[in-house]
Amino acid sequence: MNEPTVEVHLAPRQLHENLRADARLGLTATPKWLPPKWFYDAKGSELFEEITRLPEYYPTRTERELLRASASHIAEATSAQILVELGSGSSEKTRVLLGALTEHGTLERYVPQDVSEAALASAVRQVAAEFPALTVHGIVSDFTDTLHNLPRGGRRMIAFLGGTLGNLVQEERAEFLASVAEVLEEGEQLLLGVGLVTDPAVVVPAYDDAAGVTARFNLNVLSVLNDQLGANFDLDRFRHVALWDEVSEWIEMRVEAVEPMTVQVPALGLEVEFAAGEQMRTEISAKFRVEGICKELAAAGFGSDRVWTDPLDRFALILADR
Ligand code: AVJ
Repeated sequence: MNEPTVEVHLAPRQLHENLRADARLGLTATPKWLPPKWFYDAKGSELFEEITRLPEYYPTRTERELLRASASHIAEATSAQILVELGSGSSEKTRVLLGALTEHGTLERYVPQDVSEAALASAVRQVAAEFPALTVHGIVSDFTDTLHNLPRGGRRMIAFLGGTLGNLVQEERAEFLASVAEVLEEGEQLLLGVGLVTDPAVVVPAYDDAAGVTARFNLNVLSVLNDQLGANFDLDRFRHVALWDEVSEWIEMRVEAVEPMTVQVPALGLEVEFAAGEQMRTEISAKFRVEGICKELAAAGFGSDRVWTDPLDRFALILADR
């Protein structure tokens, strides 16, 4: 077995600087907001894994089933030698794909990228143990940074699964997809997993589960600000809100102040006022229509796509050729 390796492209300092900049921007804006990437400290990554096992959270198990059903077709449709996975997290679902690609395909290397070093370190160990013929090399970074330092030395497929594209608003998606298209060479591919627009009676509970795990995940971003910026958010005085925006066709998560308060954020030299009932946006999770996402891919510079959807049309896997 090749020893798996992990490379940190993000100096801890840099991560901290990015958090400071994002927190300053979001906490002083009207309305307040925070980018979702700050959910994922060790605790947040753990809570997300717990979410993926909840009965209400259909995306992960739907995508896993879809990967199982389509992996051999994907393996036939690709001659990728290197699989780069952006936002790989635990790489749990990816193993289905790795199985098919190593069996029928040309795959030699797996390069998972994630912002959470803890999640990545355990993922590379497990994948390397399960697929001894693969070279496994993890990268701790922001995806934009990985795109500019993409591994070379073979035909590549970039996988971006889990519906994470939905965390970006349309302009951010356009920019992101265009830079993916730009770094790929002709004949290389993007494998995208996105949630589809479904009944709000199904989507909303997935983001507001009965056991309250998503609530803890959402409020955890305030703990991240407490730990990293010395803030004094009292998590008991905020509540979790998840709502379906039917115009934008996205789920929006917010934290709501249950009473007026002033929060100190010493690392920013800020005092942040919250009115009773004030809501701060912490995530959008956009759902797509197949036609719409294919248009976005074409506009970004991708050629033909192959699309697989689950029997209930809740999730799509799209293999887009560069
Ligand atoms: C991992 C970003 C795709 O948006 O569904 C889960 C994160 N947020 N529950 C999603 C999440 C609330 C998840 N992504």
